[in-house]
Amino acid sequence: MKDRSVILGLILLAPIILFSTAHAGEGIPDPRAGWNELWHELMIDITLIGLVFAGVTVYFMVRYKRQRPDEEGGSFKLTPLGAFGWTLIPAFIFMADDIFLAAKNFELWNDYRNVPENAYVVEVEAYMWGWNVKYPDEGIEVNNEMYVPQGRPIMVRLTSRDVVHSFFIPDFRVKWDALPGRTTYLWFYPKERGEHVMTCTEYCGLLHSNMYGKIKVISQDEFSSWIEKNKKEGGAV
Ligand SMILES: [Cu+2]
Repeated sequence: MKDRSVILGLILLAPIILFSTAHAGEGIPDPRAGWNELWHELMIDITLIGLVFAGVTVYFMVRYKRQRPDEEGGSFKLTPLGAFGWTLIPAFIFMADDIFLAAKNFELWNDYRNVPENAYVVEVEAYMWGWNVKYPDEGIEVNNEMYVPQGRPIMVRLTSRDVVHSFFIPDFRVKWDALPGRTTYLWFYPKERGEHVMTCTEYCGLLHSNMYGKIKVISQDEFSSWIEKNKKEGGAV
């Protein structure tokens, strides 16, 4: 009985132990990396749990198969303690995994909602059907394109001119509603140069599927010259 309590205690403490060791090594968090990590972990866990369940089921099917057509099954006798043990311990093992994943999820959620201090701010106004991208500090406005500097967190302030849209950058694993009369936000961390799709992921009328644009991650230098060039040209595309 004593051994069992110890095992049960360890199982219950497992998520706390794992959680506290998992967050070592700070710096600017990368929501995309955190999202990918949690996704892989979830996939591994549900695959393992699924295999365990499938294995036990197959074993029971073979082991307790009816031997003769007139054979009747009988129940397996367990002591009350045995019944509790066989029910609660497996349940706690799976619960521990659930709690562990939920704890990591909360941690990731905090990363998503806490914008790093040095983030570059871009404003996006959704409309039927496109994205108006503004650089408030520079007085530049472009449509369906967003240039951002590489290696710097980007904060996007979101709003909508008309109906509810949802701003989605699949590659950066970020998505948030753009609402008329309210400002919401998200942030992402473009570490490498490249192009990414931004799109609307909430049906918003006839040309909803036209609401896509490009996010272009360019180097800091390219970004500075892009800013200068557009300032001179008045900025509108
Ligand atoms: Cu939309």
